[in-house]
Amino acid sequence: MVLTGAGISAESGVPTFRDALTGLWEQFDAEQLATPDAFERDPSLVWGWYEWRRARVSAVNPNEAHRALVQLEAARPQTIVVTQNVDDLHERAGSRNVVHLHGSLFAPRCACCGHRHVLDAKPTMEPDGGRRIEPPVCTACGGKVRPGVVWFGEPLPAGPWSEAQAAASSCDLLIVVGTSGLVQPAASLPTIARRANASIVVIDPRPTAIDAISTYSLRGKAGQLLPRILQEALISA
Ligand code: BV8
Ligand code: ZN
Repeated sequence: MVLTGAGISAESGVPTFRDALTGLWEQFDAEQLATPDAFERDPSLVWGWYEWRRARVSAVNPNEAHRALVQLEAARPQTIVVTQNVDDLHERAGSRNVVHLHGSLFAPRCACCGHRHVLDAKPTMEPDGGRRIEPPVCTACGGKVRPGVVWFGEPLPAGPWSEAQAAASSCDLLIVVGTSGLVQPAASLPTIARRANASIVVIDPRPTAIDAISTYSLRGKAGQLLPRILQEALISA
């Protein structure tokens, strides 16, 4: 099992959640914007932020770390990638077994009836743009369309969450890449794996909250370390 966070997309040029926000949103913390009441209070500010992030993700590519996980899946088909990220870089790299705990930038839905809203392929904003955009109107009920992500204070989707818990309690190796391990309940997955006697390898240039229970904590960038350790592991296996 692999648990990934914003850090695995950092070398693709996608800022992590801990990076300061810029432009129109610089006076906010991501944690203030990624909430239901921020959207309630200022829907065009929040919808603009997510469209800007979607434009940015659409303008970059998966990196060496994403590709290393595709090779891991090819060599070990039972590999499951559980991600906290809302970008589509794992899928675009070729990973097939990806579980999104916090939703996706590419799956907006109606805040009223839940109808899945089809976004026009072309993002509504330039990557270096950054402005308010009125959220679209639901074609089924006329309600307001919202980003298809899990906001702070919202429960995780039941399916992905139980799939992630099942994987954590049955894996023999958990690789944790690019997550500060601060956001719950995702950050409790390593503890579940530990209880199931899995080995835990953390990859992060900085200390993380998972280090305390890791078997190994490798200090470095995902794009550099992940290809190397998987190369060694898969060759020697
Ligand atoms: C829930 C989608 C309950 C949105 C996200 C007190 C008050 C209020 C709430 C709480 C509280 N205490 C706990 C909570 C619960 C809260 C929470 O955990 N808060 C934290 C801040 C304390 N959790 C929730 O609210 C969750 N829901 O609890 O619901 C409930 C239950 C039932 C019924 C009703 C309600 C929902 C949490 C999900 C929030 N949504 N994302 C969006 O993206 O806009 S979370 C968001 O933040 C990301 O998805 C990500 O998961 C998280 C940021 O974490 P990371 O991914 O780790 O990113 P971060 O920037 O932190 O770290 C990056 C790491 O990468 C760093 O370590 C860095 O060193 C490393 N790195 C950098 N470069 C590289 C690298 N690593 C490798 N290579 C590199 N090159
Ligand atoms: Zn609707």
